[in-house]
Amino acid sequence: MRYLKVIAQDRSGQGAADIVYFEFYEDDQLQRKATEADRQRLKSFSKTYLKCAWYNRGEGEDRHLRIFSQNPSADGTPETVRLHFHEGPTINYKAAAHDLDNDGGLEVILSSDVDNDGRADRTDRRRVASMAREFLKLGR
Ligand SMILES: [Ca+2]
Ligand SMILES: [Ca+2]
Repeated sequence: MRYLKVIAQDRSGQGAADIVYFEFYEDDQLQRKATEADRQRLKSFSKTYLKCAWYNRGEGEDRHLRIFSQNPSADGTPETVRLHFHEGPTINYKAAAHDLDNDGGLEVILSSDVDNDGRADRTDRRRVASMAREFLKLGR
């Protein structure tokens, strides 16, 4: 399985993440780190991810996101984007976006409180939809 690993860190100890970085994985093997071009394309993704407040103190990597797409019907366009918010090897919480009619738009967003503000609401679903869309852009 291929996925993008997203790690945010609070290196300055200010109580908020100040850096986000990306690594491309396949079957739990690191394939490559993000290039400058990837980082440019993932700018808006980074912004949204920082709002999720899922970060490590200092240079830790325990808390991270694994995001990947699935295309069970193998028709060439992804049907589902899944977001797994990890604490080490454990999935702490998840979200998903589904393209039910395969037109490239994501109709169904399943999400809990992904931005950790204590409420599971429309804002969380908006963040998930935005990250899913930005992630899919990478594959084009
Ligand atoms: Ca659709
Ligand atoms: Ca929330």
